[in-house]
Amino acid sequence: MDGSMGNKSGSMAGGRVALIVAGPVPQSVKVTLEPQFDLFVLPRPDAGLVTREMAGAARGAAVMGGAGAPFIAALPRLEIISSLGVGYDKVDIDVALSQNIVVTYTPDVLNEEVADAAIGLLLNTVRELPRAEAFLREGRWLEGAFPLTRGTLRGRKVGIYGLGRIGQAIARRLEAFGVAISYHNRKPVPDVPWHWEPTLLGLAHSVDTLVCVVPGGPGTAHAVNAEILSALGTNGVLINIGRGSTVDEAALAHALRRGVILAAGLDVFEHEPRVPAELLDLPNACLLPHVGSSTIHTRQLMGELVARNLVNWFSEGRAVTPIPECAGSR
Ligand code: NAP
Ligand code: 8YV
Repeated sequence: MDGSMGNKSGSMAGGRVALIVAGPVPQSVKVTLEPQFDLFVLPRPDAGLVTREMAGAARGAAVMGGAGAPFIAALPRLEIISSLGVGYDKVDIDVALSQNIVVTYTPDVLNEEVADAAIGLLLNTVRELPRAEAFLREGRWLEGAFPLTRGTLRGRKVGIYGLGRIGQAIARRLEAFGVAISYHNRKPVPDVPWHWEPTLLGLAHSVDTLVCVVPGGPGTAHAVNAEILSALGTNGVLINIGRGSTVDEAALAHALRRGVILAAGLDVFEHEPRVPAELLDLPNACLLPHVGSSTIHTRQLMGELVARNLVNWFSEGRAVTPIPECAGSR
């Protein structure tokens, strides 16, 4: 039903609000919205797919995969963009704010799921568990034991770059592993037991394992560069579960190839789903296809929040989880 009314039983004449649902949002979002709204379903938030009918009718959008300036401009009646995910770096906030459009996101409901994935990625990276499984499946165990790994969590000092909602859930899990924990944010977090480093470089010098879980965008773009990687040292491990844009991938590939650091585990990539060949070729890079929140359980909760924001907006004129830039605006 791409590009067409998802529910023809209601009509604009009947006073029903029309919404765009763009991208692979969970099916439950459409199921929740269909009884109350007229839905135009698009495979992705792409201005080129917006018809004149959609442009004239849509007052809200549920999106997965962002909302760029052309998409927003193509929908002149838009009041609200309800984005699936806690990161909203692919929504053009400046354009949305300039047009008085409220943007909402899905914080908190995914914290524990993403933190679980971060710990899994850390263990896979340090202990080379995916390689050990491949070794078994290839029948190589019959020829001898899997080699001992250089990497271990024992004695590690972990620095968290971005001790926010998810970063704190990661830190709580790491406590159980008996590793030292510190972090860098722009400002210290009150009432947490972990040591704050005022700069990312200072953090990198003081730890051997860096877990990145900061938002994307200009404030963090390529913040993890050759200097940061070198500061981690030859036993260094980089984990990125935030946004790919935070890491200079060319510098990382170089550091992994040359033994500047030991290993890296990445769930996110700057130009995903494209992954640089130079990373794919490296045995000491553990690579995942952005699966931090990818369970039916958690995507369902995220979807419910996407739908509730739209329902509340059009019934009460108030969003449930506006992004901080929009909080209190309407
Ligand atoms: P959050 O609660 O807003 O936490 C972000 C933290 O980063 C804050 O503590 C913030 O502290 C810090 N930060 C922001 N900009 C910074 C900068 N320029 N320098 C240093 N620290 C900075 O967000 P969250 O809910 O934990 O989510 C974090 C990010 O994870 C999301 O934005 C998203 O991109 C990513 N994510 C990825 C997945 C996945 O599937 N891989 C899933 C969910 C989320 P200060 O403001 O004090 O600096
Ligand atoms: C989702 C995420 O995969 O919440 C985020 O910021 O990165 C993930 O939970 C993504 O946002 C879905 O669009």
